[in-house]
Amino acid sequence: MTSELTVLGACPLDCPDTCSWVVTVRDGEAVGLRGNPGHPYTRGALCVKVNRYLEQTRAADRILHPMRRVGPKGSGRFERITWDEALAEIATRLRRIIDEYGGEAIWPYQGTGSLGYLQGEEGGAGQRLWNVLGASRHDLNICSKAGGVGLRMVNGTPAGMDPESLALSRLILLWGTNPLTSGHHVWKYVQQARANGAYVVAIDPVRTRTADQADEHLPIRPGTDAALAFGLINVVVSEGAEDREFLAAHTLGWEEFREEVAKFPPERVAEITGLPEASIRALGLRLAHTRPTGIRATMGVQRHSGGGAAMRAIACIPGVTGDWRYPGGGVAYSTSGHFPLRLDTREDLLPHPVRTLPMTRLAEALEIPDPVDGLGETPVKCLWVYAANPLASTSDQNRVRRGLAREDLFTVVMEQFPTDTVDYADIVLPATMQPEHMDLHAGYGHLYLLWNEPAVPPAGECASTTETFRRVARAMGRTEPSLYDSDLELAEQLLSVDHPALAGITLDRLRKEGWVRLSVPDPFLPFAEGFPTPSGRLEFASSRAEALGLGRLPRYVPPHSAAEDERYPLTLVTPAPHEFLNSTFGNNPELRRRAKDPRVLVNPADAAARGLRDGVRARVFNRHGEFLAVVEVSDRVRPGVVASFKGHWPKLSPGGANVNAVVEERDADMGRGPVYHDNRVEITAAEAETEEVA
Ligand SMILES: Nc1nc2c(c(=O)[nH]1)N[C@H]1C(S)=C(S)[C@@H](COP(=O)(O)OP(=O)(O)OC[C@H]3O[C@@H](n4cnc5c(=O)[nH]c(N)nc54)[C@H](O)[C@@H]3O)O[C@H]1N2
Ligand SMILES: Nc1nc2c(c(=O)[nH]1)N[C@H]1C(S)=C(S)[C@@H](COP(=O)(O)OP(=O)(O)OC[C@H]3O[C@@H](n4cnc5c(=O)[nH]c(N)nc54)[C@H](O)[C@@H]3O)O[C@H]1N2
Ligand code: SF4
Ligand SMILES: [Mo]
Repeated sequence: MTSELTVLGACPLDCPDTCSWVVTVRDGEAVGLRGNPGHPYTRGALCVKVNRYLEQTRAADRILHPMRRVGPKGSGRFERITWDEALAEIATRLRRIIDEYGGEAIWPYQGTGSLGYLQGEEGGAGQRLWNVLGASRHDLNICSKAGGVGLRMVNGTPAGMDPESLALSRLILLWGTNPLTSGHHVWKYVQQARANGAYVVAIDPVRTRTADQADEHLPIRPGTDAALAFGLINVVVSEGAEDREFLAAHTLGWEEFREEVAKFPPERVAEITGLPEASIRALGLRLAHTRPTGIRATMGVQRHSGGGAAMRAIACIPGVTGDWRYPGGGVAYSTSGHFPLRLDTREDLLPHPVRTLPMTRLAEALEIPDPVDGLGETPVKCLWVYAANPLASTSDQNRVRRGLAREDLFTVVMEQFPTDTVDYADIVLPATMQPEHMDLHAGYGHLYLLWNEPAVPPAGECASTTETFRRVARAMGRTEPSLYDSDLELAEQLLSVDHPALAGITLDRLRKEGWVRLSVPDPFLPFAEGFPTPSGRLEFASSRAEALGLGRLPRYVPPHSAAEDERYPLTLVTPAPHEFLNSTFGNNPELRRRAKDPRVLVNPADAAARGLRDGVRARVFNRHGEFLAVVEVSDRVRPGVVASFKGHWPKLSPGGANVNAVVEERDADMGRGPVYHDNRVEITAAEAETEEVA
């Protein structure tokens, strides 16, 4: 007799939508996965990537047991070993490193492969053990930190509008965001608004599939968004349409800020942004007279030298228009900050204060004897990678590769698949996938908590993140009881925060219902009770920002790409691909087939100037490295800008490198964020060059 049941879970990937999903299990095997029709945000649909998630769990290249490297670093040659052997070797190596260099020589390098509170980055998986060992602290600043800091300076938090309330907006600005690729579930709210007459504008140097669907597309010059924000506010003020009541009651520093804004009339903004003055003026007028205006600004805006300043400037807009008063008004960046869940990572267990290593500075930190500037002299001797694929996803790929090749570096990688990073591991530990472990999730694009109940047992000898760290703690002979808390105990601890947003939300209820909306009003006005800034107001002028050297007032920080460089005259942006999620799925045959070989979009004028024909393979290069891509001659990019998408696995790409070979390891203005969309390159036909050489 066959048995069939359905199990509720959640998509663990780094995507704002955190979908609710349903796994069908027949005779103990997961045979079906679909979006939960009962979840208001998911409404039954997953996405082109995660539709293949079950197929991935059974993929032939899945890592199913611990392995020890037998070939040279980078060769990807391993032998199978037992968990006991792996743990014994890890314990010996870690003890030796701690004795010789101190715990800080260990870098727990956690990525965004899972956003779970138990198995992923949200809850600080493994942090208690790292504290016991006195390991360096890891700053997971690779994704959204620069913009988050920018928003914090104005609103006191990166969290803002609930994207669902975009349904109520009358004007929607999709600013540096490509939701039809990077989180499509928000689109139904945009459509709902449109059905009620809303006007939708996409602000993006690339005419994306989202821009195609908008009423208007403003192809802004990359990294100049702060100037556009000031220009729009300038028009609002010249119309006398600023919300004086809101300004007086809820903001700080308007008089000073207003003088700054006066320096950005539309004609100057047109020069900086490369947009027609008339378009800036027209959008300024719409903004002046349309309430509520909802701004969906996500990560594209802030992957620049001035990325923090750009988000800070955008955050000022609803302060001037008073849009925070209305459902459907405000800025929606991330909702993470609305979830009050906190795990006690037991900072009291730290034997001594430790340094923090930023995720964005891996290449530099792996260069001995000079680790990240100003952060101490201890070299990194153990790199412990989990839920990350730095060789594909972090900046300055060639330098990262050299660092990972260091013979004296002990590298442990917890993984599901044989990534480029795995090829450099000394020990590989097999990791479970989402239907095989328990987790608790929140969205960063909505207000729901979700529970992921395990549907099937772990594949092969795979272990979850929490279980792996329990095993390592035991192998290291650590007796601290909190290192051994079970997943359910950890979930209970996470939820046991006394906060009104968690009222009525218990673990039992979550496990039964699969998802629960935070206990906040619907529609949700995030700052109805004031702003969580030092003054309790929206701060145009910020003494905190001033103390941090970020300027008392918002400002425009020009992009790196604004500096003329004749050798590398093109600005490269490297946004989200439709078929992969960062480098996750980069090995899936069907998604690779759909994504085709890496491509680079080149404007017809730039292509003509270089004799680049459509379909030709080209070298995209600068002084840091190069990658190969097929040229797509297209007016989807503005002249001077080229676009290529992240996520291809280097070893599966022609030439063995991806876009990050030309991304510089350089800090954005805030939070040491990365600058993925702010690099200069040149392009030549790879084939022509081969001929020359021959
Ligand atoms: N399919 C898919 N979905 C994903 C991901 C993925 O890899 N694939 N990644 C996930 C993750 S980790 C994240 S953080 C998000 C990222 O997704 P998004 O938040 O959408 O961010 P990006 O894709 O980096 O950039 C969005 C848009 O900003 C544009 N842009 C670049 N520079 C500028 C600029 O200076 N100004 C303006 N106005 N626009 C600019 C880019 O051309 C791009 O179209 O998506 C998540 N969802
Ligand atoms: N050029 C360029 N580069 C970028 C970006 C860009 O816009 N342009 N975007 C950046 C952004 S937004 C981000 S967030 C980063 C992401 O960079 P990373 O955090 O390195 O994410 P991924 O490349 O997706 O690699 C995640 C890995 O985790 C594994 N994994 C998934 N779940 C689990 C799990 O539960 N346990 C374990 N042990 N492993 C798991 C997956 O198999 C995958 O190999 O990339 C950044 N890189
Ligand atoms: S990647 Fe995003 S859209 Fe796709 S299933 Fe996961 S949460 Fe949903
Ligand atoms: Mo991200």
